[in-house]
Amino acid sequence: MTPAPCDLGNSTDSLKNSIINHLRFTLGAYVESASQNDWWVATCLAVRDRVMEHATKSRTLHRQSGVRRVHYLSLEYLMGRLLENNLRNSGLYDATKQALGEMGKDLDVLLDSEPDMGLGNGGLGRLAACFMDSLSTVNLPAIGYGIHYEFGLFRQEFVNGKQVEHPDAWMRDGSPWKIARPSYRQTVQLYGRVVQKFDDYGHPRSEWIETKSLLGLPWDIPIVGYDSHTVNVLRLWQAQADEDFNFQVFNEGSYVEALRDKAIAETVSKVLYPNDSTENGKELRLVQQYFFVACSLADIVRRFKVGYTLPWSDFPSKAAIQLNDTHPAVAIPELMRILVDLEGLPWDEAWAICQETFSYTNHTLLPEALEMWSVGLFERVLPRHLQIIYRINHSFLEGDVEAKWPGDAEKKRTLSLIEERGGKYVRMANLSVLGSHATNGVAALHTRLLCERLFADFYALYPDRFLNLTNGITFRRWLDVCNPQLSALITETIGDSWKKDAALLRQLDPYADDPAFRAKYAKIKRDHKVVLAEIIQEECGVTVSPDALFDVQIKRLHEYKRQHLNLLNIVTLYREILDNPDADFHPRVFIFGAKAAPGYFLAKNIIHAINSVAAKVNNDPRVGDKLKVVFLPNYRVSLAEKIIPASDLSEQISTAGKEASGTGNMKLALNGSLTIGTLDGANVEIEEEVGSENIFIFGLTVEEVTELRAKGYNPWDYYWANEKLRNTIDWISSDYFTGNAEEFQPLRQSLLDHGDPYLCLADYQPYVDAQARVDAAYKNQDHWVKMAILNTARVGKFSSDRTILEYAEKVWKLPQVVIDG
Ligand code: H2P
Repeated sequence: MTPAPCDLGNSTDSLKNSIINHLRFTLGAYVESASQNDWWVATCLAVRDRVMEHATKSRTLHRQSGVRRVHYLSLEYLMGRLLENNLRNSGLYDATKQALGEMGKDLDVLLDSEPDMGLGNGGLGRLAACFMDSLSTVNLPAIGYGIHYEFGLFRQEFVNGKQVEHPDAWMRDGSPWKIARPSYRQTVQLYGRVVQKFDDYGHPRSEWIETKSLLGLPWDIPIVGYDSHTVNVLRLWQAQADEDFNFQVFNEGSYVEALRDKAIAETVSKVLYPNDSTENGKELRLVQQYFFVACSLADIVRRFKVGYTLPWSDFPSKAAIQLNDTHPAVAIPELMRILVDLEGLPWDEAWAICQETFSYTNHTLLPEALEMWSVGLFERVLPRHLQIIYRINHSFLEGDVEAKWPGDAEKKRTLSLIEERGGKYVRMANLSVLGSHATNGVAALHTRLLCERLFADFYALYPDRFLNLTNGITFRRWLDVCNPQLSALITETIGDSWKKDAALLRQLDPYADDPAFRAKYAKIKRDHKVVLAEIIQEECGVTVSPDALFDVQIKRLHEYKRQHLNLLNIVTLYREILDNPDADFHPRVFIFGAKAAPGYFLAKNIIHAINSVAAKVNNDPRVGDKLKVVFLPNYRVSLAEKIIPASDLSEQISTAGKEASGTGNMKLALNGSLTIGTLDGANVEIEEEVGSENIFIFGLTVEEVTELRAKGYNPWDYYWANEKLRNTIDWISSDYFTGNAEEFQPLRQSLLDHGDPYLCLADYQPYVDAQARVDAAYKNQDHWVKMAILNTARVGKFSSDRTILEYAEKVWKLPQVVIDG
């Protein structure tokens, strides 16, 4: 007889027992003397115990029922902190708070001590985290796969206004959320060469030999959905050496040498590559990609073989695989290798299985962000995969392309998986489109541009493969967890069903005219601003008034996102305040949060410029409280959770056509921060939802940008035509802000001599005008609060539950499987 499991109830007493047991028996600590960290770990483990029950149940039921599962392959997951999210999603928050309270511990303090799990750069990684939450919430059978990076995105510090990077050792002390699964360890091959062998029937088969091997140890992180018993897992692979160390060499006294292979192997999962860094082309990144893809595919194939004795043609009916951008695209030739070389399937059959299994999400139109690997590198690291890619390419160009455009060499050049101009490169985006049955963009405008521009020829060939799936965010973390006060007000007003069906937030619409509701809504916003003001004081040493307008731009630092356009407006305002001290200008605090890739020189110059302007403005007695500029260091998920509820204005000012979607725009609008933005990415759909009277749209449209470029864009024309703009740029690039006129020459050159690639100067005046409209609108607080409420009420479309259900229906064809409590 199986003994009964220990008490895993949800009552306060039961939680108290669990926490104490973990303190004593897992951590060897007494309640009286346990450290803060001990309490945090014990609490996480008490919650994890309850969650694991459901994880095992979910996995078993998914296996037994033989349903199709989706496997989400992503090089990044920006999970942030897990305890509060897990507590709120599982309904254990109140009981745990009370249990800890009765033992003299404050849950909020413990929550704040959790290190962020920052295994991502920005929107792409955070989207993956939101999707994991939604997959569990809406009861879809899913597994996330990624890399167990020892160091997440760097920790950012400012020294004299300049960014300095430090390693982010997020799991130096381990993490109570992850569980090692050594029995599912995988071996991965790399390098070596390919030989052709013949079987007993004289059929050729390729063999990949003389390879180096690497082990992948999986770590599972349970993903708790809101009000659902489905607990899926995020499986992250850690690289290990095949053998611990060379004992022979060690015995001979060469200790360091003996550990060499081990150290080299482990570097594969050591660090996350920051976006846009010059490091991107490095061999290690290709190895990282292949490593996690090969481990994940081997794991998926293992499950297929253990669970069923089905023919390979049934593989896609059991496994859907989503490629989050092109980073995991090497999965396509890897599955071909498994099917053709290892399983002996005919090529065409294997190719059909591949296409049916994979689907691909594109996240960017920026040409420099489209991954390409030099053929030489690819051949050295993955010789067999390159052969497979060549064969796929040949069949494609001589098959479908030749049939549609007979003899058209130019079409073949653009559609080829190999770029031949200026060296030979493998084009991962083309491979992703070709090797999958669905390619989606992440907002309506972005998808349109994919079809009309980036993948126009693919679209002409395979129009049915393209679709739009507008991004979303989880409303649990981005409202319930980060703004529990607003969440409670909404629930008190319309009930709590909105947490599972965000469209119901529309029921708040009429309350925008209700003075009592408005007052409560406004008070919540102000309270958050008070808290953020304290954080600003602590982090930046700047005193700001919670009655000022909090104007927020938080996102990766990139020229296309145009933090420098924001800066141009700030400097313009600074000058206006000095020129016209009595003008009726509502006090404003400009708040930035952003990391620049360590190798991205201009991005770092922009950070330095913003910090230098901030230092002057904040200390200029002539300005006083009217204008403050703060750059909060080390932007990350947990900091975003504090900034977003306190924001009044959301800066979404990318050059039209450059931001695929944006998701920060959704988080801010949900929390009642009005958008000032261009008609780019999902801003377009946000405007459709909230109404053009509740958003500040400005600037060139995609079509206007194209026209302007066709005419020949010259930033100097704008510079000479607009005195304010000219003064602003000249002032920034003078010695006024740092004492050294050389400091911001790179920024000036980019805006003028180098042609202003992101059209800041063209959009400058419309932006300044839109900011003036914001100022005027904010003065009518009553109306502003109304607009904010309408933003909260009308952005239900941007719930990631909606996005995920669309993926499940249109791409993965997945059933929802409800797990009993
Ligand atoms: C990217 C795009 C965003 C998009 C996000 C998720 C790569 O994120 O640029 O427009 O919303 O993916 O699809 P980010 O720039 O934040 O790193």
